[in-house]
Amino acid sequence: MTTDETWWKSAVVYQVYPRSFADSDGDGVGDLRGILEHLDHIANLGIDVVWLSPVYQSPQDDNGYDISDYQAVDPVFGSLDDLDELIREVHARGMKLIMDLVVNHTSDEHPWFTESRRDRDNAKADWYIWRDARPGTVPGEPDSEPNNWRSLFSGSAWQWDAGRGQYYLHLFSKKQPDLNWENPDVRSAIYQMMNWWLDRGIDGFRMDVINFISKDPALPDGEMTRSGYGDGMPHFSYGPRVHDFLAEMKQRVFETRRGSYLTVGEMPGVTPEQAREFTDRERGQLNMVFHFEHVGLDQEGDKWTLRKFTVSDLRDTLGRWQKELGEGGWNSLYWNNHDQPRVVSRFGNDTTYWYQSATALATLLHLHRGTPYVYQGEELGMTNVPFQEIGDFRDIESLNYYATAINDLGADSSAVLGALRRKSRDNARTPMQWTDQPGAGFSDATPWIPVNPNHTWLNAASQTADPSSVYGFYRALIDLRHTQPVVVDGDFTLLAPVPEHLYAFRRVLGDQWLEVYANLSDDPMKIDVSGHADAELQLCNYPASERDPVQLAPWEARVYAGASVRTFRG
Ligand code: TEU
Repeated sequence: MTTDETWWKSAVVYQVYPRSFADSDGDGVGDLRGILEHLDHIANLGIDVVWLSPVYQSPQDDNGYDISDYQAVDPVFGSLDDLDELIREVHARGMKLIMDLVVNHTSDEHPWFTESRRDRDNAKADWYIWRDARPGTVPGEPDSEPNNWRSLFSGSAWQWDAGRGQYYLHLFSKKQPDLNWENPDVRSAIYQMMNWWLDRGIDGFRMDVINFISKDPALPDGEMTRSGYGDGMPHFSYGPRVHDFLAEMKQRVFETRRGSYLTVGEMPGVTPEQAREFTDRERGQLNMVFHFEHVGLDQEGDKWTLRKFTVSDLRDTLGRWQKELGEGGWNSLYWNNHDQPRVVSRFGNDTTYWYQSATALATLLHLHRGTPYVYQGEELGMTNVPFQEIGDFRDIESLNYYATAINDLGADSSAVLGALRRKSRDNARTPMQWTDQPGAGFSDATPWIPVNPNHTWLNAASQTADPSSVYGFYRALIDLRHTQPVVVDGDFTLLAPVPEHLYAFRRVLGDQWLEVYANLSDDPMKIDVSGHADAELQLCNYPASERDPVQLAPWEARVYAGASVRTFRG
C-alpha cells in the first residue's frame, strides 16, 4: 500500500494481455503462470505498474471483456491462487498491479443477467437496460428496435429476448448486455466487488469505457451513418450522470481506504475539456483518462475508413491535450494497447527504418508530460501482422465488421481485408515474441492466433541484453523519467513553427530544461540546433559517427538537456 498521493505521476505502466503473453500449460492460450515466468522481463525494463487485462471468469466472446463472474479467475488463465501469487511477486519486485474493471456491461452468462432476463418482475429485472419494441412495429422483426443505435461491434445495439418479450441494450456484442447504472443496487454491487479486489492487494483499476455508464434516459435516435444505423455516441458517451456516478464510486470505494491507488478511465470520444474535469486535482474523480483523439487521426468517421495521417495533426492534437491538462489535470500517454494496431507500422516505417521509427516514436511519447503506458511487445518494436485471409482473424469486432460489410453493404472483400490488415485489433493480439523458435517461445502448442512470422528476427531473446536494441532504448527512456524530475513535472511547450515532419518540444522545470527533436519521415531534414553543445545530448537513436550537426537523419530523435552524454547504437 502506498500513501504518497501522486506516486502515479512518475510511474510507467506496462499492459499485459494475458491471452497473448505466455502459455505455461501448453493449451495455446496465455495464462497467469506464464506471466509469473516472465515478470523479470517487465521489471528489468524499469516498469512501475503492471496493468492486467481481464482474467475473470468469462465465456471469452470478447476475450474476457465479457465477464460472467467478477470474483473468479477463468480456468483458461489459472486460479485465484495463481493471481494472489502474481500480486505478491509483482509487489516483491517493487511494482504495483492494476486490474481491468469492466462494469459498463457484463456477460449475458453472468447470473445477474440470467435472472434479469427471466421475466419483468424478478429482483434484478431492472439491472440491465430493457425496452419494448418501437411503437407500431412487430417486436423481434427488423426495424422494431427501441432506437437506431449501432453497436460498436456492428449491427443494432439491441437484442430481442423472446422469453422476456423485450429488447436489451448492448453497446458491444450481444453477449455483453449494458448494466443499468441508474439502479442504486447495481452500483452498490459494483463498489462492493471493487473493494473486495482492493482488499486482496491490487493497486487500482483501468476502467473500461467508463464514460459510457450514464445514458440519456430518453435513449433518443442517433444521426444516421453509412452503416445503416444511428450514432448513439452523443447520447451515451458523456451522459448526464457520469460525474455523479464516478464521484459516488470515489467516495464509496477509494475514499474509504487509506492507500493511494491508480485509476485510469478509458473514455472513447472524451474531449480535453471533459478530461480536465474528470482528472482535476481537487474536484476530479480519476487520476487520468485514455482519450482517443490521436488514434483517430488516420480514420474518417469509423475506424475502417482510412484517412491520411499527418505529423501536423499529431502535433496539434497531442499539443492541445498537453496544454489543456497542463495545470490541474493529468494525461495518460499511449500509442498502443490491445485494441490498436502496432504504432511502428501505423505511424512509423516498419521496414527500412524499423529500429529508428520505433525508437523515435517512443522518445516522443515518453517525454511528454503524463503517465506513459507500454503495451506488451511495444518495447521490442513488434509490428502489424501480414494477415492473408479472413480465417486468420479472431477478433469479434473484425469478424462482425467483415460479415456485415460484405453481406449487408455489398462491400468488396479485398477492400475490407485491406482495412482489417491496417486496423484490426488482432494486430496487437498475436503472441508475444520471446524467441525465434516456431511458437515464438509463447507456447509449445498451436497458439490460439498464429504468431507473426517476423518473430525469427524480432524477439525478446535477441534484445533484452543489448543496450542498442529497441528494448534497451525503452529502458533508457524509462530511466530518464525516473532520474530527471523535468520529465515528470516540467511544463510543456511545442517548438513552432517547424517543418511538417518535425515534432519538437521543450520541457522546463526551474533551471532544468529538456528539448526533444524527432524527424518523423524517411527523408533527412535540416535543423538548427546550434544553440546546443554536444555535451547536452542525453539520448539519440543514431550513433555519434552518423550524427550530423545541422541535419536529422530519417526518423532520428534527439533529446538535449543539461546533463552528461548517453549514446545508443554508438
Ligand atoms: O474498448 C472500447 C472501445 O470503444 C474501443 O477501444 C473498441 O476496441 C472499439 O471497438 C475500437 O474500434 C474496450 C476494451 O478495451 C475492448 O477490448 C473491449 O472490446 C470493449 O471495451 C468492450 O468491453
